[in-house]
Amino acid sequence: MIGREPRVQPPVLDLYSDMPLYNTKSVVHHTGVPAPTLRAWERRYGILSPRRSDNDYRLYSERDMMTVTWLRERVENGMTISQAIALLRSLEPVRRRGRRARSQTPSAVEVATPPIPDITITRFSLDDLVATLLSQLSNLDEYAVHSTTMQALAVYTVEDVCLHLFAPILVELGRRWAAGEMCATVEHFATALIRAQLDGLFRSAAISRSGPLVLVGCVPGELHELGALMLALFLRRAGIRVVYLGPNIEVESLLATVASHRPSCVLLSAARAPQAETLALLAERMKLTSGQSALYFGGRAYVEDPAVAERIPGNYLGSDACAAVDEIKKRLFS
Ligand code: B12
Repeated sequence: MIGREPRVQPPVLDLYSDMPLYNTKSVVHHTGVPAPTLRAWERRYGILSPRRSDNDYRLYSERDMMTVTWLRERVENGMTISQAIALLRSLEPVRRRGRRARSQTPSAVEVATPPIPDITITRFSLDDLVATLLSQLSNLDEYAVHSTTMQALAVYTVEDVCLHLFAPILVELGRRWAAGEMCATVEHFATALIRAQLDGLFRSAAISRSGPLVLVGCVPGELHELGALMLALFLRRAGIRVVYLGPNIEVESLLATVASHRPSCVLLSAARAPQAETLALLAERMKLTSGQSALYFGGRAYVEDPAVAERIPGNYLGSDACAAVDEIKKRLFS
C-alpha cells in the first residue's frame, strides 16, 4: 500500500456536547450512516443512547454524531463493526486519562500525573503491529507495550495475536540476541511481559470443569515455555479441560500425576534438540505405566530435526498449535 494509513486514535468525544439535539434524519445526513444501521448499532452494541423527544423521536447529541463518524471511518478502513466497537471500548481508558489531564491546571498536571505517552498506533495490520511492539519492547516502554497489546486484542483474535504478533516478535528477538545485535536484558523483559499477557489470557478464559482432562507442559530440561502456554490457552479457549504444568517437567512427578489423574492426553513441548531427545525415555515409561493416557508432542525442536520425532513412541503433532487443537478435539470427542 502506498502512503500512510490513517492513525487510530480515540475520538475526542469530550470536546463535543452530549445535549440531545439532532433527529435521526440529521445524523444520517451528517454521518452518511443509514438509519437502519444506526438502530442496529444501538440495539446490538449499545454504543449510542439517544434520548427521546416529546413525540418519542430519537434525539442524538454531537458526541453521538462523532462516535458514529469515527466508527464509520474504521469500517471504511477495513474493520468489521464489532472490531471497531471493541477498539473504541479499548481506547476508552486512554480517552479518560486525556480528559483528566486536560481538566487539571498545567502545574497540577506536571506534579500529579506522569506524561501521557503517545499510544496512538499509526498502522494496524499485524505486520505493522509487530514493528510497533518490537520498538516499544526495545525501549522498555511497558505502558506503550500494554496499550498496543490491548488494541491488538481488541481487533484480532487471541490466536492471531499469539501466532502472528507475539511469536514473530519472540523469533526476531531471538535472532537479534543470537546475532549480538541486542542484549539479553531486552529479551528477558519482552519474554516476561509476553508471558504475563499469555498467563492473563489463560487465567481469564472460561475454565471447563468437566470432560476429558488434557495436561500440557514442557519436556524435562526445557525452559522455553511460551509455545506450550499458547497451546494450553488455545485448548482452553476451545472448551477443553486443560491443566498447564509449566516448563521443565520432572519425569517421576509427571508419571505420578498421570497415574493419579488419568488424563486423556499429555501434550509436551520441546524447543531445543537436547531436550527433545529426553522425551524418548519418558515416552517409553509412560507407555508402560499409563496405558490409557496418550502422549502427544511437538515444538520447534522437532521441526529443526524431524528424525528425532520419529524415534519417539508417541504422537507427533507438528508445530501448528491451532491444527493441534483440532487434532486433540477429534481424539477426545469422536
Ligand atoms: C525467550 C527465549 C528464551 C527464554 C525462555 C523463557 C520462557 N519463559 O519461555 C530463556 C531465557 C529461558 C531462554 C533460554 C535459552 N535459550 Co532461548 N530463546 C528464547 C526465544 C527468544 C523465544 C522463544 C519463544 O517463546 N518463541 C516463541 C514460541 C511461541 O515459539 P515456539 O516455542 O516455537 O512455539 C510455537 C510452535 O513451535 C508451537 N509449539 C510449541 N510447542 C508445541 C507443542 C506441541 C505439542 C505443538 C503441537 C505445538 C507446539 O506452538 C508455538 C506457536 O506456534 C527463542 C527464539 C525463537 N526463535 O524462538 C530463543 C531460542 C529458542 N533460545 C535459544 C538458546 C540457545 C537458549 C539457551 C541455550 C541460551 C543459553 N546459552 O543459556 C537457553 C536454553 C534454556 C533451556 N534449557 O531450555 C536458541 C535455540 C537454538 C537452537 N536451535 O537450539 C533460540 C532459537 C535463539 C536463537 N536464535 O539462537 N530462551
